[in-house]
Amino acid sequence: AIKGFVFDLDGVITDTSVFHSQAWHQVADKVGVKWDDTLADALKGISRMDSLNLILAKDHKENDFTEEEKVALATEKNDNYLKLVNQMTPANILPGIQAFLEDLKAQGYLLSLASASKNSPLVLKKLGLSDYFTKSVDPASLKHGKPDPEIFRRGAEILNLDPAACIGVEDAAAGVQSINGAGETSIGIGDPQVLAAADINFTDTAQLTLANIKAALD
Ligand code: B16
Ligand code: MG
Repeated sequence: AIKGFVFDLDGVITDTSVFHSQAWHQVADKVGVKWDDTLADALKGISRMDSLNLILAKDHKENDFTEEEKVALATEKNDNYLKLVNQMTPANILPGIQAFLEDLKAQGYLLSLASASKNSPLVLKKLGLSDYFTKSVDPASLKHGKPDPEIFRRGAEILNLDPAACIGVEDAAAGVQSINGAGETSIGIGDPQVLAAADINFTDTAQLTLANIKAALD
């Protein structure tokens, strides 16, 4: 039986991906890499440094910068991002999420966060959701990012649960792959074609209810 839920943050609980994109777009302009939606999508769930390397590789610029210059560019992106995050409020919680979290808590499910973002504690605080997520995987402690299963495996471990007793919730293909690899049941939120590997697919967070999940698992 399912006893816990392991949540991704960006794209599931709130739409910080828009802010990540805006912040990276500025850096891409600066280094002369042309920004497009495919690039923005590819960065979802990917760590900060891996994101920078993907952006630079798009126009074969990955060897044009020293490690120090790369760190400076990543820091600049994060400064851009923090300016946007600091304007967030509970109004930035995606539809249905607060009610779903409340329902999960009331029904006694355990919750953890499996976000690649080092800024997730701040984001949760701005949203007023910190109390729901007393257990979070520290992304700085991971050897491998999504799509590696490590982050979702740890998400179950910090709840003292077997992965088979957990449902992972993700919006990114790399994240769904991580959930599946960890041996959890995967829910993909978004385009069913992009998230074809998910056990359950909902196009929108508003569909994320225990009743819909139970119906889908039957
Ligand atoms: P930071 P998630 C991910 O969050 C974002 O989707 C991804 O775009 C970002 O680069 C990554 O966090 C790292 O974020 O720079 O704040 O540490 O989807 O895993 O919640
Ligand atoms: Mg995400």
